[in-house]
Amino acid sequence: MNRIVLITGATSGIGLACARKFAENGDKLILTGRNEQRLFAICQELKAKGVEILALTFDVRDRDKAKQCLDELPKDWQNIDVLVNNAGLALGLEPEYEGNFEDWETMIDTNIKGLLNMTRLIVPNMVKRNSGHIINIGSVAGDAAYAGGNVYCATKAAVKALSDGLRIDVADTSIRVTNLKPGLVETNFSKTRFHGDNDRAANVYKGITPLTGDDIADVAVYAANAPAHVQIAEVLILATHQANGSVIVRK
Ligand code: NDP
Ligand code: 8X3
Repeated sequence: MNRIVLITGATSGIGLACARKFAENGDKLILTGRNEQRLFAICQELKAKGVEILALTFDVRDRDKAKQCLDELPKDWQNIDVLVNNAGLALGLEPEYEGNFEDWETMIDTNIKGLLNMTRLIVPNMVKRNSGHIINIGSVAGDAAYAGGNVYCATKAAVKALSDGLRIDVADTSIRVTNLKPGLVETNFSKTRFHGDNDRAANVYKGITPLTGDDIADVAVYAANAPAHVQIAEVLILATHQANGSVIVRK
């Protein structure tokens, strides 16, 4: 396709799977993340396959650094065609009245304000060119709260509202906005949520075949490749034995 696709949080899970799938699709990639070494290794892997690729190291919460990195892109890399707002995380599963203030700040700053930072920095150039696609990684968690999900669910409900709002704001342009809402995907997500308690994380995926990052990346590439007049506005992607955020049948 030879578009320029920028993916946030490309060092792991869904973001990494998107990097590999968009690369297979023939797109040029700008991979962003916090872990420079991981980014470097992924770039080496994809460069060896002939992919044109750049890496930018920044935290999506750091608006100034993100702006500086984007401003410094070489001229022929500045017209980003697809923005995949993927960087995000859940921290904790405590009742709302026992939640950790710091975890709340991190989730809100990353999942909401980080996504907004990237949107605000990249979409104006899309509007100027009357062309582009924003793919936000929301979640089934944004459809309805589940036990202990409180703040994380709220951030993903915000991703839905921000996707819907942006879609309205660019409706007079050729820009498309997609909100992908995965259910259980086995990545580092639960290890992060449980602060490195790997046994507790593994239990999340016990007795069910969870989705993989590739399953979500396939839908992202499908949405990006849809004909120009087709806007895949929202997709809920669940494992077969998951019905919603709360109903998971384990065998
Ligand atoms: P992973 O933990 O495997 O990947 C998360 C990625 O986001 C990592 O690359 C991580 O980088 C990056 N990231 C986190 N915080 C920041 C930050 N402040 N700045 C830049 N990058 C950051 O989890 P997933 O792949 O599962 O998560 C990706 C997205 O998918 C998230 O938005 C998540 O909410 C969403 N999602 C996940 C589901 C699941 O079940 N796994 C289901 C529904 C949605 P680092 O390694 O530096 O932390
Ligand atoms: C990640 C999916 O159900 O663990 O957003 O919140 S869930």
